[in-house]
Amino acid sequence: MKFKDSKYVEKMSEITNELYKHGWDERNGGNVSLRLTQDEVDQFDDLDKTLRNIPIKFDATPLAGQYFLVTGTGRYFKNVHNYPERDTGLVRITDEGNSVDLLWGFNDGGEPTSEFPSHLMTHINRQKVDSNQRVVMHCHPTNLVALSFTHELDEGSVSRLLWKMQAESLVVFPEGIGIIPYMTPGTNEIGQATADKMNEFRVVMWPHHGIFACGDSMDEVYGLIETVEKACMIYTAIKSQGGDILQSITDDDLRDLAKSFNVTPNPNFLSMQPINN
Ligand code: 2HA
Ligand code: ZN
Repeated sequence: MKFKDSKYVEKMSEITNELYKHGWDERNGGNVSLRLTQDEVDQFDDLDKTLRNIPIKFDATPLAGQYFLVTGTGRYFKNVHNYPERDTGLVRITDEGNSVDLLWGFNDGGEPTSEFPSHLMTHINRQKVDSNQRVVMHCHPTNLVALSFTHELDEGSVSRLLWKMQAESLVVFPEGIGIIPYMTPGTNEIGQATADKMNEFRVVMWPHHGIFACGDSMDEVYGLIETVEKACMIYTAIKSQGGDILQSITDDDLRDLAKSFNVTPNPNFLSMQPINN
C-alpha cells in the first residue's frame, strides 16, 4: 500500500480542512503533527528510503527513531487536502537528534512547520506523562485569541471562566488551560515554555496568537480545541448581549459535574471541598 492512500494522510487532510473551514488557520496559520509507530510505518512499501535529510535547530534525541507526519512550513490549510504530498511530510528523527530524514512528502522541497520545536518538545514531555501521546495541534481560534486581550491572563481565572461557560468544558479539560506569556512564534524559547506547561495541561493558550493542544488521537485533540473555543465563543456572545450574567454554573455545580463524569478538576483552580466558594 502507498502511504499517500493511508488513513493517516486522509485524517491529516480532513483535520487541516476542518481547521481552515472554522476560520482558525488563515494563510500560513496552524500546524499539526501525528506520531506513527514502527509497525504502522512498516505496513507501507514506499517508505524504505530517505529522500532528504533536513536539519533541525534543537536537540530531539529523546525522540530518536520516532516517526511524525507533519504539516509543512508556510502551507495554507485551505489546500492541504488537495496536495497532501506537497504540504505534509513523514519524517524520522535521526539518532543524533539534530535532523530528520524525510521518507515521504514535501515533494516541492518543503520542510516541517516553523513550530516544529514546540511540537517536538511537547511530544517529548507528554510521552513521559502519557505513553499513548500522538498528536500536537496548533491553530488560531478567533474567540480564544480575542479573550487574551480582554481577560486577565491568569490560568485559574481563565480555566474557571471556561468551565462555567458550558457543562462540557470541565468534562473535556478538567485540568484547565495553561497560559504562557506572549512570545515570538517559531522559536525554541516558545517551544520550551509550551512544553513545560504540557507537563500539567493538554491545552496551552498563546496570548494574541492561538492555542497549542496535544493528546492521543486527532479527534481527541481537535475536539479539545473545539470545546475550548466554543466556551470562548459563548463568552463573546455574552459580552455582545450586554455582558450582565444573571445566572451561571456555580462551583457546587462544577463539583457535581466532576463527580458524575468521574473527572478530577485541577485542585489549584477548584477545590472539591466546598469551603471558599
Ligand atoms: O505555522 O501558525 O505560529 C504558522 C503559525 C505560526
Ligand atoms: Zn500560529
